[in-house]
Amino acid sequence: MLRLAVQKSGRLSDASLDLISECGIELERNTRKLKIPAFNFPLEILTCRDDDMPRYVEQGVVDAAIVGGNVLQESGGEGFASIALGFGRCRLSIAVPKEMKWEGLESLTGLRIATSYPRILGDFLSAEGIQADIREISGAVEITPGIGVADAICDLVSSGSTLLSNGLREVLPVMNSEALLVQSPKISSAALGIFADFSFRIDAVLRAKRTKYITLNTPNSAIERIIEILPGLKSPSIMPLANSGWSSLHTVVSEDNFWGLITQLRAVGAQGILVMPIEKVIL
Ligand code: PRT
Ligand code: ZN
Repeated sequence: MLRLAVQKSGRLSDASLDLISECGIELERNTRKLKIPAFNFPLEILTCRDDDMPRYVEQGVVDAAIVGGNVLQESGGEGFASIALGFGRCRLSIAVPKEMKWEGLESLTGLRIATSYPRILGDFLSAEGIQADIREISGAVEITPGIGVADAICDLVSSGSTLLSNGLREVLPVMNSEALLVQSPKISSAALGIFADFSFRIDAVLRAKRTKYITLNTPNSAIERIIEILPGLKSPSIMPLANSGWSSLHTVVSEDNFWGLITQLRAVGAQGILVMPIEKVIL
């Protein structure tokens, strides 16, 4: 049995369980249970607070966990083997009252900076040679400058609207974060075999999310140029069309610069371009 920690109720909970379901693993959803068994895979999910996960992973209470990179790094667990999952993206940033003059990092010297991430911020400031007074706060960090408890903050930002509505301005990103699948260094060899199968499935689902299947029609004279443009998994499949001098080309492309690619394909003569989602990519 593989024991996996997933956030009980928070920003990563649904996306974590959705990802597991997309791997073909059936779970009892909509339950408030502490332990959620899987029906068709040797997996047991333990739901807990994200702050407890790094300790559970380190001590081998669980074999693996899905946790934000920010939480892992704050606990000093950034050395554990992990896979980036592409959701829960945010950045840990320094923000100051919008009327404060900002002349770069030096402006932080001697200021009181409120944060729930004293370790990450402390490491960052000392690497930059800046002396500031770090005040650890467990929640609602964004209100501290307004109530006179701090001069600046270091907090997680995604859309930026929380900062804006508290009269703050983001001035410096300290780290980028996303959800990670983290493996315990204490995992048993039996659980490790299951983890390998589990992470293989996760990898296939993540690859599929990042790629699209495309088919297009092209005059034969443009095939070579199209192949040069397409960064497919291997070489594309090409089939002759009933219309002589034309072919249909099938391949897989990455989401990165997708629209740029389509523009280039059209420019060299591709027509009837169909784009389809992919469920899994097994290499
Ligand atoms: O109960 P538990 O301890 O498990 O949960 P929690 O309250 O500590 O964490 P939770 O559920 O809020 O967040 C879990 C993880 O989601 C974080 O550790 C990050 O890895 C990730 N994440 C992604 C975020 C955000 N985006 C985010 N925007 N976590 C928090 N925020 C908060 C931020 O602290 C600020 O208050 O959202 C606000 C800013 O959002 P914007 O959109 O206004 O910029
Ligand atoms: Zn937490």
